[in-house]
Amino acid sequence: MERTFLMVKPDAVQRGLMGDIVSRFEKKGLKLIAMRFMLIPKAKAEEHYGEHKGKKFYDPLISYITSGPVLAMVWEGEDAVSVCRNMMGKTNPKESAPGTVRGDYGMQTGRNIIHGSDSPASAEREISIFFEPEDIVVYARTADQWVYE
Ligand code: DAT
Ligand code: MG
Repeated sequence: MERTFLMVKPDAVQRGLMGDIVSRFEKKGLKLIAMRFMLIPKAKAEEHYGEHKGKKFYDPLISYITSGPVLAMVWEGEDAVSVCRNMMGKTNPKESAPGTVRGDYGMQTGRNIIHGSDSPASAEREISIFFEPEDIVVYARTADQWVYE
């Protein structure tokens, strides 16, 4: 099983979309194993988005992601990283397919609703920024026998 880091960004929290977004991943069959509603300290935001430092959108990106509470989560499932990226849609919501989170709710790249890890290695790095190992909830989910053959 693979793990991925997802985060409902401040715009989506303010717009009341948290429940819907969590519900989509839950109904898909992914398993929630950690969740934290939080304000991101600036240093953590800079660590999370380190790969974008120096780009022209970096400063606005840090301001945006620290502008209000976010819902940070870890989800687990078969190929969880790519499954979640597909459900999120393209980075620019104007180009994201309808039916995806960004395609259904976003209008601009700078307000694109959700973050998701782009590889298993990124997921591991990002999870460790937002969660301690003991925050991960290990449990058996009885529905898994109906999600996987
Ligand atoms: P993604 O979030 O789809 O993984 P990314 O890692 O390339 O995309 O960029 C991280 C975030 O930075 C993205 O969600 C929104 C912002 N961003 C990326 N490219 C941008 C651009 N050209 N203009 C404004 N914001 C941008
Ligand atoms: Mg990315």
